Amino acid sequence: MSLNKKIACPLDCYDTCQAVSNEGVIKGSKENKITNGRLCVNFASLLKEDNLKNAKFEGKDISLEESLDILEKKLKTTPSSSTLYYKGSGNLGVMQSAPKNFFAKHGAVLTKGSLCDGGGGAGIEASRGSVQNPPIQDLIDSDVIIVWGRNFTETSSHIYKLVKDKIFITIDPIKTQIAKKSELHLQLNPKTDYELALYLTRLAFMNRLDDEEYLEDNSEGHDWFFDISKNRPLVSYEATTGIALDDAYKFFDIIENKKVSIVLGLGVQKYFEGSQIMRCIDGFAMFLGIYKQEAGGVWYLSDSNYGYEKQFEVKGKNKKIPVPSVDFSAYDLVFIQGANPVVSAPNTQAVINGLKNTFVVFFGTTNNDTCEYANLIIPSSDFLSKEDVRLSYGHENIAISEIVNEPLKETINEYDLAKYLIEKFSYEPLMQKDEILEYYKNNKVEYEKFETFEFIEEVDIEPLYKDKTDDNYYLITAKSKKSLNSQFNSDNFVYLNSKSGFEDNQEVKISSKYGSAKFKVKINNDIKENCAFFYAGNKYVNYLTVNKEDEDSFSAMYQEVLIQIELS
Ligand SMILES: Nc1nc2c(c(=O)[nH]1)N[C@H]1C(S)=C(S)[C@@H](COP(=O)(O)OP(=O)(O)OC[C@H]3O[C@@H](n4cnc5c(=O)[nH]c(N)nc54)[C@H](O)[C@@H]3O)O[C@H]1N2
Ligand SMILES: Nc1nc2c(c(=O)[nH]1)N[C@H]1C(S)=C(S)[C@@H](COP(=O)(O)OP(=O)(O)OC[C@H]3O[C@@H](n4cnc5c(=O)[nH]c(N)nc54)[C@H](O)[C@@H]3O)O[C@H]1N2
Ligand code: SF4
Ligand SMILES: [Mo]
Repeated sequence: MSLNKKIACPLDCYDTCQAVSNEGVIKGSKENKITNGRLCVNFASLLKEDNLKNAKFEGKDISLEESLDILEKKLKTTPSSSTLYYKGSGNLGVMQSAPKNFFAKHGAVLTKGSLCDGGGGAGIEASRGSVQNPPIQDLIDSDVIIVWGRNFTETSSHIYKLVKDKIFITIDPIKTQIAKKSELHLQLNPKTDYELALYLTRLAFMNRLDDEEYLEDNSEGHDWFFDISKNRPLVSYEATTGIALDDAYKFFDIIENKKVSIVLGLGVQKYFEGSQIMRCIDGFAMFLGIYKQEAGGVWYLSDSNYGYEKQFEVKGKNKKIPVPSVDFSAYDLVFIQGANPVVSAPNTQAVINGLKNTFVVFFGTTNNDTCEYANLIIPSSDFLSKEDVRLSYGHENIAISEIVNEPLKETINEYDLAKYLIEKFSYEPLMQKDEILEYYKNNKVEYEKFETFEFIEEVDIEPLYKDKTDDNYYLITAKSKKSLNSQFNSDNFVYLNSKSGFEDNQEVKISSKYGSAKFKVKINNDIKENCAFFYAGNKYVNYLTVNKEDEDSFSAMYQEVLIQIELS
């Protein structure tokens, strides 16, 4: 039995918890300031997961050895230019990148962009040079926290607990848990965050809250940014954002003379111009002087690899295609690792059509929805039997995984699969596992504030409200407490405000320009009247979303859509 073995939670989540196992009992680490002795319901579900125990070929059980043989033959008989490597975020350990090293050396096609935070990240990078979060202590030391497009209590419950007694302001079309705890909830219309940021910038200027000297010394283009904000009268901003001037003033009353933080989430940037929207919000933060304070700051999904040398990187010339618009049928061989595109990728029908028309290898831990379309399934060893390190996009700490259980005999981990393939193809060997793990354990990346903040020079955003009528709705998806994207519990309801006229348990057909699907209604008045809400991981919601990339970062834009609802 193992004593005091470390386990990193591998799930895609801001908190990056550290667990410890003692004689088979797994608990949250008490020494880890963020985990603070607690794990969450998703971690409990992960421990109970019914993992794949053996390989399968065309639906029949085969041995692991046979599956690796089939994979090798298939790779050898398929041109590498017709082989696609597609990796999801089912496990965020650094060792997950080992197979990519093989596929890069093999000359396979890789993906670029993201299904997650890409647009917002591109915006922050354009203004500040990199996407790094300040140390978490700066959040703890702030007085007021503005939660902007983030489901703070649910998607980063441990970080929230560190600051739960602060004063909150929430900016979200949904009355989330954190909105209910907030001193002020600005329940804006979806995709109007850039307008709200400009509206608030204008008010900040009118109240002389900007520090001209600081802006002169540390940024470029703040006059220009202010001019953009002045282009429209306040009443026009009120009308489109749905935020009354009184509430906007309340915002300034609450933050006056306080140390302020902004905690940003995915919600603001699930649109075609996600990057521009983010730059407007970040510009407002700069204008307000948030970056000049001792404590406080702006948090988003930090680039967790920032400052590290990528240990599995291959400087190859692989072709890279945008991940949201991938057409699986354009390849003869598709290798899917740690992902469930049938539920999580945009435009489910296109994903299924693509998968049906190619040879699919699925390498993962569970029998998920994508397995139905896989010709070959290779079971990955579970997280308790893999050595790994997890970097965090929510804070600066890493988490470490030691081997707690022996891996199941018929499973293989990511590093070993990569090593096996590299040997079979006589490519240059991988670095030793220990060397890679030690590198991450021994290198800590320090936070560096930007040198010069570059304000956005021109805002060119097509609002969704232009095409909004009384008969259609904005589509909103957000994460659920009880699931991790498509893993664990799936909730397939559409949530609507009672003013929609629909009733609980009615069956409806929902359509968009891109597809349609059936849902059952749940009435919930936390949802804004003009919105239809679905949890991420809903098996049908992505039938409605568009499989094109945003304007700047090759990333998905799940909410760039309006939908119609009718009784079915
Ligand atoms: N329990 C749990 N935790 C998770 C996950 C999970 O599935 N379950 N997933 C993890 C992953 S992969 C990620 S990327 C993170 C994401 O976590 P978050 O950043 O919290 O992202 P979401 O939950 O997608 O959406 C956040 C909020 O944006 C709001 N929103 C939607 N549209 C708009 C808009 O136009 N403007 C504004 N201001 N708000 C809007 C939604 O109502 C929602 O409350 O969470 C991680 N943590
Ligand atoms: N409409 C809508 N769609 C969304 C979102 C949204 O907000 N709205 N959110 C998006 C976001 S933020 C994200 S990050 C993506 C997530 O999308 P994906 O990255 O596709 O994640 P999941 O759907 O959770 O699928 C993860 C799979 O990884 C596998 N897995 C788990 N652990 C391991 C392991 O150790 N090794 C291997 N090889 N496999 C493993 C499991 O089989 C699991 O089914 O979804 C996106 N999809
Ligand atoms: S809060 Fe996040 S990191 Fe922590 S145990 Fe739960 S899923 Fe894992
Ligand atoms: Mo994500």
